[in-house]
Amino acid sequence: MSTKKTRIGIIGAGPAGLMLSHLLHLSGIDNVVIENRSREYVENRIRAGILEYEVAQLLRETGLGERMDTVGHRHDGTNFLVQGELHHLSFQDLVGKHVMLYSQHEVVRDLIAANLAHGVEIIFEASDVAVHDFENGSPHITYTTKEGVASRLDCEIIAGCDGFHGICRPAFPAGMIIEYDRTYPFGWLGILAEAPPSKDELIYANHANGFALLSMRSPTISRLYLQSEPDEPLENWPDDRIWEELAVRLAHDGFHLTTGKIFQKSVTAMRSYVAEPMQVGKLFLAGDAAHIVPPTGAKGLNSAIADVAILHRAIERHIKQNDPEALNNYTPVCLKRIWQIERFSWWMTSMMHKFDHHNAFDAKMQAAELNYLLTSSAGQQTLAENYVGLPLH
Ligand code: FAS
Ligand code: PHB
Repeated sequence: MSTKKTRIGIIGAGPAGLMLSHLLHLSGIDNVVIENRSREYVENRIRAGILEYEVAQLLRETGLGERMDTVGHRHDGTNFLVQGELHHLSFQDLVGKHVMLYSQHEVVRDLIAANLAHGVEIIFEASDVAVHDFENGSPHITYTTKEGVASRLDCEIIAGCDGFHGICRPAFPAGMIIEYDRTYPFGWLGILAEAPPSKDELIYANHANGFALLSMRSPTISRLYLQSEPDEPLENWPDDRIWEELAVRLAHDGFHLTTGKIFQKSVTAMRSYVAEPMQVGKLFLAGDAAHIVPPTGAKGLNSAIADVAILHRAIERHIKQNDPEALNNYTPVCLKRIWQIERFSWWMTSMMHKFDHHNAFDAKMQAAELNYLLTSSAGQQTLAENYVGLPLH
């Protein structure tokens, strides 16, 4: 058994794990990241696309803003299309902030490059990863390297940033975690297409046929989503049918949907999930390992980074000021923000999607609430405030 020693052992090289590693390095706190997939896989995993204002600021303040501000796009607003009527929401006018359109896998690439340049060790393709003794004072992680070497990493704290299907949350003592769970009776059929975006900002569409979202990745690549069955077989959606249905759901005056070659297609199920507590002994969960949101509010990636911003400061206080208070309060501090994120994501999902069990009255209520929020300055303010993101601390 080869043994290593560090201060913080991080499991998972997604946005949460890599950002925590980056922040700890900048504070001079040794850490090692253990990831079970290859570097190539994690750097090409297609997921989120919107960065909240404070998350973008944090990337800029920690030396990771350059590529985001050149390859990414600043969005000062967004659009809501309700039964064919387009409503523009100006984040700048309403809350003086913006969001960044910059792909999650680009953020991951920047973080990996920065961490490796700083000499932080990221162990890719580790298998049999397991956590031990995090309740009795000698926390350590065991794993097998890609070369097949059985290994052990001794550390003071373990950060479980291994996503929803990871090993850290299930390692909590049986019965300790309270789970809050809501699955939605639909999914998102998402595509990437070689088509210049048909609009300069996003369009969230509430339509009688179901939800649609127009997003983008670059001046030549569009990202679009359609509400579908949660387990929709992709063969039901040949490219032509996808473009036809997108054109129907996104139709409004003066709008033309530019189509192109679809090169990626996938269906994502929709779920709201929170696990409480997010810590036991010296094991701390962050990101999707502890909570999931439906992507309608564009909060998944952002709340993962918000968790580790809080965890980083708590670890720094513990190590540098020998003050464990912030670490002890990690769960309530994180959950205060997470329940606001869960509420906004559940609300956006409830307002913008078609529910088969809805009767005519429900549909009218949905439209009335959306029209109030999109036409009242107070309503627009609330929407903008939540969309650009709540303060990280
Ligand atoms: P991640 O899942 O990103 O990272 C966890 C890491 O841990 C992974 O690299 C994984 O390989 C690794 N890992 C897992 N088990 C391990 C083990 N046993 N040992 C070692 N490593 C292990 N959010 C949006 O805002 N907009 C979107 O459009 C959007 N689309 C999404 C599409 C999909 C298919 C999914 C699943 C999520 C999407 N999300 C979206 C949410 C997404 O952005 C997540 O919130 C974000 O990736 C969370 O980051 P992490 O917590 O770091 O978890
Ligand atoms: C995306 O660009 O992939 C995206 C944007 C906003 C969302 C979800 C996904 O709410």
